[in-house]
This record gives sequence, structure tokens and C-alpha cells, in this order.
Amino acid sequence: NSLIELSKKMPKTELHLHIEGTFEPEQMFAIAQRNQVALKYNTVDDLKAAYQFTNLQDFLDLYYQGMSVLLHEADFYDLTMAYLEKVHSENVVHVEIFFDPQGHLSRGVNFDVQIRGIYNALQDAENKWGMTSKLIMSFLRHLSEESAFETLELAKPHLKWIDGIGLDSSEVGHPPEKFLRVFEACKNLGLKITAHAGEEGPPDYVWQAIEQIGVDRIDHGNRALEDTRLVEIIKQRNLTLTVCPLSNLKLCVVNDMQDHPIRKMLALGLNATVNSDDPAYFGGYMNDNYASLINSTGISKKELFQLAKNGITGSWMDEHHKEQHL
Ligand code: ES4
Ligand code: ZN
Repeated sequence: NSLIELSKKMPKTELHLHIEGTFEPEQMFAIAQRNQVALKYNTVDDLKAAYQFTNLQDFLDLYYQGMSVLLHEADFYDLTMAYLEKVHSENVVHVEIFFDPQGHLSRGVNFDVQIRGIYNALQDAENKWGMTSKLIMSFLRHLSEESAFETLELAKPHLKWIDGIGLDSSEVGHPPEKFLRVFEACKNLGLKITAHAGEEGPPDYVWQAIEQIGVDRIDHGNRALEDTRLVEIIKQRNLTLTVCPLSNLKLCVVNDMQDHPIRKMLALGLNATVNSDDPAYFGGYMNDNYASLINSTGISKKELFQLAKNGITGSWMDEHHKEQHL
């Protein structure tokens, strides 16, 4: 299929990627053994068999278990480098990756251990391949705003390595406004802001992310389509949506890839992008996400180019750097 070949060859960006969600079972078992820690599953196949989710929380329960074998700087480096090698082979030229410091701090893994491992891998990828990157620290929304403030304090010595702040984990019951004051503090430090909104949560959470938090981008945003006024505001503000097709399918945000709303988003004039979210858990990396759209939705060459272009314009590269890719 020529569209599949085209989508593989296009230079792409990844703007919605949780580094802990790139932890492949084989690597997870290897690092667990190296660190002498036990996993709840006996074999790679047993673990993979558990990857059947009916909602976001089902997945998050396994995601937090998986990341619990990460202890040392080398673990974070190896995890990040394995991901970067994979997407380099898929013609991804720029990545903006999330990490969840609270998911590691709670297990006694210091902030500097986490960020040094991740950052050194990002630097090595830039030196080896010219792949550029941004690093986004995400707050876990099921925890308190106070915990987010404590995390921000720990991040302060490392702010030269942190480009933006995100908001992830269990969405329903934890609206963006819960984190209003901590995001205000982040903005005052000159950090970019994004938030997961409208994945499972209602359009009101997307409104809050835009009007109360003042986000620079929206992660997912699927349920914004339920509100025509909201769609207009997203367009007016020229906000990018980081959409994740295979994630949406695996977490039952959509029931069938044929029903995925990404073409509708483009038709409405929204800046949708394609991203892999947690590729080790959701059945594929960047090129698999494009392939599933091509195989199931009747997407055109023009739409594919638009999605890739939106990934450049919606990134946090500087303007000069964006022009080099357009
Ligand atoms: C996530 Cl898909 C998704 N949604 C919310 N939080 C997350 N953390 C990792 N993946
Ligand atoms: Zn996500």
C-alpha cells in the first residue's frame, strides 16, 4: 500500500509520549532481573496477556506496576534510548516526551536520578542523529495539588532541562481546575503548559484547561467534539490536539478504528496530530498509528501530510527550527 510507504517515509514528530509507556515487556523483565526486583508476572507472555483494557484506569494500574522496576539512572537511560532508537528508525525527527516524576519519587527514586537518565539519552540522540527533543514533566492528577507543588520544588534545580508541564493519570474526578495554582506557578517560571483533557473526561474539562489553566496544547481532546462552541474556541486559539489513535482503541475511547474522529477533527479545521501515547502497551509506535488510520479510516494523502505538518507547527521547537522542517 503506497500510503503506508508514504507515511513511513514522512519526517514525523511525536508530541504525546509517556516514556514509562515505552517499557517493552522484554526490557522490563531484563531490568527487573538486573535490579533483583520481582514482577507480578512470571513470563513476558503472561504480562502481554494482561494488556486487555476496558478503560484508562485498567491500563494505569499496569503502567504503575511496570515502571516500578526502574530504580537507577541507567534504567531511565536505557528505557529512553530504546524508545529513541525505535522511532529514529521510523523517521521521527523530533520528540516531546512526558515523564511522571511522582510515580518514581513515591518509590524512593530521586528526581535527579530520573531526569539525568532521560536527559542524557535525549542528548545522545541529538548528537548521533540530529533528533531534537523537549522534555515535559507531568503531574499525576489523582494526587493532590500540594504533591504537585512539592514536585515542582524538586524540579527547580533542573529547570534548564524541562521545557513544559503536563497533567496526566486518572482524568474523571480530577478536573484541571484542581491544579490551577500550581500551573500558575509553572507559567511564572516560563514553562509551557499542556494537559490531558477530553480523553475520558467531559468537554467541561477541556474548557477548564483552556480558560482556567491557559494551556498551550491539549492532549487527546476527543470529547471536545461534543461541544460546537468549544471546537470554535480551540480553532480561534489555534491550539494543537495531540491525538493517539491506537491508545484510543485500546482504552475503548473509540470502539472501532473506523469510528476514530481524527479525520473529522481535520475537517473541522482543528490542528490534530498523530502520537503513540504508551506504545509498549497500546500495540504500536508512530508508524503503526499511521498504518491503522490508513487501513481503517480511508484517510487521504493530503490528510496524512496535514497531520505530519500539524506535528511540526504544534511542536515547541523554535520558529526557525520549524521552518527547516516545513
Ligand atoms: C496516559 Cl493514555 C494516558 N492518559 C492519562 N494518563 C496517562 N499516563 C500515561 N498514559
Ligand atoms: Zn497520554
